[in-house]
Amino acid sequence: MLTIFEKIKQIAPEIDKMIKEEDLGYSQNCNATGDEQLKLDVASDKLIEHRLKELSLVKAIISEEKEDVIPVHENGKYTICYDPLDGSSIVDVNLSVGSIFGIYEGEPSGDTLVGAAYIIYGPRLEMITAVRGKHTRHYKYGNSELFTEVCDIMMKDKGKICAPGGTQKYWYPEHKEFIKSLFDEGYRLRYSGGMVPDLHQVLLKGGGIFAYPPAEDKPKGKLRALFEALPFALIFESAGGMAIDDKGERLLDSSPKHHHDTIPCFFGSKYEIERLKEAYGVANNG
Ligand code: P6P
Repeated sequence: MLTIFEKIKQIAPEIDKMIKEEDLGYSQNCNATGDEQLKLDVASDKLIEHRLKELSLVKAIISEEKEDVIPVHENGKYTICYDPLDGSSIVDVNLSVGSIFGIYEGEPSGDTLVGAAYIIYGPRLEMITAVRGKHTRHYKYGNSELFTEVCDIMMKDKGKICAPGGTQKYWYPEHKEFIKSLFDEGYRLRYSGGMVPDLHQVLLKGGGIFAYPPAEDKPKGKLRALFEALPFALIFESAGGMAIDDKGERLLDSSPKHHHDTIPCFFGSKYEIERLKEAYGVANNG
């Protein structure tokens, strides 16, 4: 597992350099879910695929940018599901973006997720890792061109930040009321439209909630389970937080049927997640 994290530490500055220097235009292609691909999406995906194939313990890789599973080493132990450059559409306005990795031992699902990591490309290059059963760790890339450990992350039971995803016009009534109740309580709106920086802020600023709910325009949410929601679920639970779906079930108890499935997802401190479960009438689930 640690070998994979070391490989991700090698990938991070290479993609960071791409973001700062490459062309921000669109390629001629679309990805597996029909999103138009930026040249950066294609280039970062290609680089990560190349780097992960260097590891003999990688059995297969699944990318958000590709339809199919890519077999790597027959005797490999892990399947790595990754989003090479999440939020790439906000690079052109110079906002932070990230790469997300889920490390699965066996058929990818909530219960086979054994490790997770993300790289955040912002004013500083940073990385967060989690291994099932251990604390979430925070690393910062330094002048010596190495990542140094900053700290283990532990979230407070109640925070101050609310990151409400999706289009409010299409939210169901119970979600509208829940989000309004948090702002009426004095929560601060913190939302950039980039999953990695938005969740990074909730994680590091002591807690709160990030919500991407089911809605009229997206009844199954927007964020992909295997390479977006589940890795963050392990990271948040390993930092003392919670991560559930709209039925109040732990995301880590879910088993996506197809590797591009999306899932409604809520990440945050205990207080806010329990409040959400009450608002959704699922307080006794999960
Ligand atoms: P919305 C970026 O396109 C992304 O996939 C995530 O990074 C982000 O959390 C979400 O979409 C934002 O979606 O509908 O709130 O703009």
